[in-house]
Amino acid sequence: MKAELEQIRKEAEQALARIDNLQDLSNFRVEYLGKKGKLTQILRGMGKLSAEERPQIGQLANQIRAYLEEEIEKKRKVLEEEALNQRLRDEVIDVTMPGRRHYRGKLHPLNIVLNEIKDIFLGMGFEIAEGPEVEWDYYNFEALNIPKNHPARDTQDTFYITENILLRTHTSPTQIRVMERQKPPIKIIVPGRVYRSDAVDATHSPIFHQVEGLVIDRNITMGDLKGVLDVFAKEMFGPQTRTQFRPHHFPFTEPSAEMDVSCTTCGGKGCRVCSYTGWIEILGAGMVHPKVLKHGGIDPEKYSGFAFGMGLDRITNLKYGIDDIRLLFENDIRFLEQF
Ligand code: 2NL
Repeated sequence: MKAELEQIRKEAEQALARIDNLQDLSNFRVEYLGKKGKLTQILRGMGKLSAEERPQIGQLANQIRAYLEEEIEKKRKVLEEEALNQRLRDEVIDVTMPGRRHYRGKLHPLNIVLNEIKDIFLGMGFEIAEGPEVEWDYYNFEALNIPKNHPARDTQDTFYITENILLRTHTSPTQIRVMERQKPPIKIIVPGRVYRSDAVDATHSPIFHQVEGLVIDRNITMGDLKGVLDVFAKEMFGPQTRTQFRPHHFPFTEPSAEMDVSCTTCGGKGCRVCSYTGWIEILGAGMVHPKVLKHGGIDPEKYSGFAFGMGLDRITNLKYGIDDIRLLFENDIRFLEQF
C-alpha cells in the first residue's frame, strides 16, 4: 500500500507539472483529492491494514494529501497571475490615443433663415403660432373666402385625404384657428410646411415652406402693413434695401399687394438675378378681407388687420444664391455642409 501511495504521488506530481490552466487544475484536485479521488480510494482500503501499519500509512497518506494541497495552491497562484497578466495585456487601453472625431451636424439652411425671420418678428412683438399640416377643407379654403369652384382651388391643388380633409396649401388655416380662440390684439407669424400638387422642377416642389403673418387690432391700416414689412426687408437683406408695393389680388385680403425688394445682387441696377428689373418679389400681403375676419369670429366693424405670406424656400434660395429648390430637399451632405 505504501508503494501504491508513492506511485500516486509520483503520478500526481507529473500530472501537475503538465497542467497549464485553472480548469485542468480544478479537475486534477477532484481526480486525486475529491470524494471519489485516487488518494481517498486508497484511504478507504485502510481498514484491512494491521494495527501497526495503519498509523504509518495514514501518516504517509496525510503527508501526500498535504503536499498535493500545497502544490495545487502554489500552481493556482501561478496560473491566476498568468491569467491576470494575459488579461491586462489583452485589454490594454492606450489613454493617449486620440478620440474618434465626431461629425458635428448643423442647421439646415431653411432653419437658419427661418430663425432669422423669427428673430426679426419677435423683435417687433410678434408671437409664433403653429398648427396641423393635415387640415379641414373648411380652414384651408372656405374660411379664407375660397369657396368650392373658386379658381384659386385650381392653382392650389393639393393632396386630399378625404373629401373634407387635405394637406394644407398655406399656413393661413392656422391663423383662422388663432382668431377663433384669441381676441385681438393678435400679432403672430405662422411658419410651417405646406403642400401643393405640383410637378417637381427647379422652382417647384410639392412640399415647401411658408411664413405667414397676421396683425389684428383696432385701427390697423395699410400704413402698418407697409411699415412692418419695410422693417422686415431691411433687417433681412440689409439697411440699403428699398421696398415697393404693387397692387395684386388674393381672395383673403382686400386690398392686396405684392412686395418687391431692391435686388439683393445688383442693388437695383439690373442683373440676371432680377431679370434686369432691379426688383425681386418676396411676398404677398393685404388687409384681411372682412369675410375672413367674420369666419375667425372677429367683428370687422370693430377690428381690422393685415396679413402677409412668403415662401421660405424662395427667400432662402435668394439669400444664399441657390438656383434649384430641389437642393433644399435632397439632403445631400455635400450641399448641407456649405452652410
Ligand atoms: C404669398 C401670399 C399671402 C396671406 C397670405 C392671409 C391669412 C389670413 C387672412 C388673410 Cl388668415 N391673409 N394670408 C395674405 C396675403 C398674401 O401670401 O404669395 N405667399 C407665399
